[in-house]
Amino acid sequence: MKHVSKSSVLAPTFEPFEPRILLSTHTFLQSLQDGIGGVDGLNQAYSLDISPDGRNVYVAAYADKSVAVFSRDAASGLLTYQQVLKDGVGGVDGLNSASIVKVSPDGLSVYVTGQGDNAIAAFSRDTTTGLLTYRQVLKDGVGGVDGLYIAYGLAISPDGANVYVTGGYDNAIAMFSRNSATSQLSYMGLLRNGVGGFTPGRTVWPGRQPGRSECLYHLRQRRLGGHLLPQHL
Ligand SMILES: [Ca+2]
Ligand SMILES: [Ca+2]
Ligand SMILES: [Ca+2]
Repeated sequence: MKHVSKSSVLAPTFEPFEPRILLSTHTFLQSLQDGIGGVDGLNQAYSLDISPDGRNVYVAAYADKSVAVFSRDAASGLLTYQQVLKDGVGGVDGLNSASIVKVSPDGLSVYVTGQGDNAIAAFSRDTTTGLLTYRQVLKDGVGGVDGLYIAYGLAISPDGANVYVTGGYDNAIAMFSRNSATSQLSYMGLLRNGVGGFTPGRTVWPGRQPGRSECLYHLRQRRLGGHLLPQHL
């Protein structure tokens, strides 16, 4: 009987494990918590963005249904709580289950998606103080707007001319043009999964995890008008 050595059965061999000590150069600066020291708008804090001038941090909070404003000391990096705007308070709408917050590239506007409101809320930003003023809400199914059902993902084009939102339960991307002077948005239309030849996420690539689908398209912004067009990769 042919002898099978233990080493051949146990192949392949493994590199010896070399434990490493990771030394962090980060220094703890600060902790801000909802309900402590007058801070509000951080209950289930979901996302944040920093203004292009680095002077403010904005936080969207799911459970507080809010967007909170913090000023930032450029030298120390420390934040100071300034303001919170909440859904249903002072006429503000669109922040129910607030998820993603983004500051426009020109620093003049802040936008927040509200999953519970199926909406995007628009705010103008005071570039001196960083404080926000509520300007507008756009909701799925209201005034012809579509694609915002369970609104989540939010992106602003680098030129600041357009805002795009993913509506999870609409299987869609909603497209908006942006007025930088007023921070208000105008609905342009949507791309919906399976409609008009736009079918991302339908093809299973061979050799990949069963059932895992991948997007065969990427989106490009049309030079005029800001409409997104599906494009084969
Ligand atoms: Ca709170
Ligand atoms: Ca609301
Ligand atoms: Ca819809």
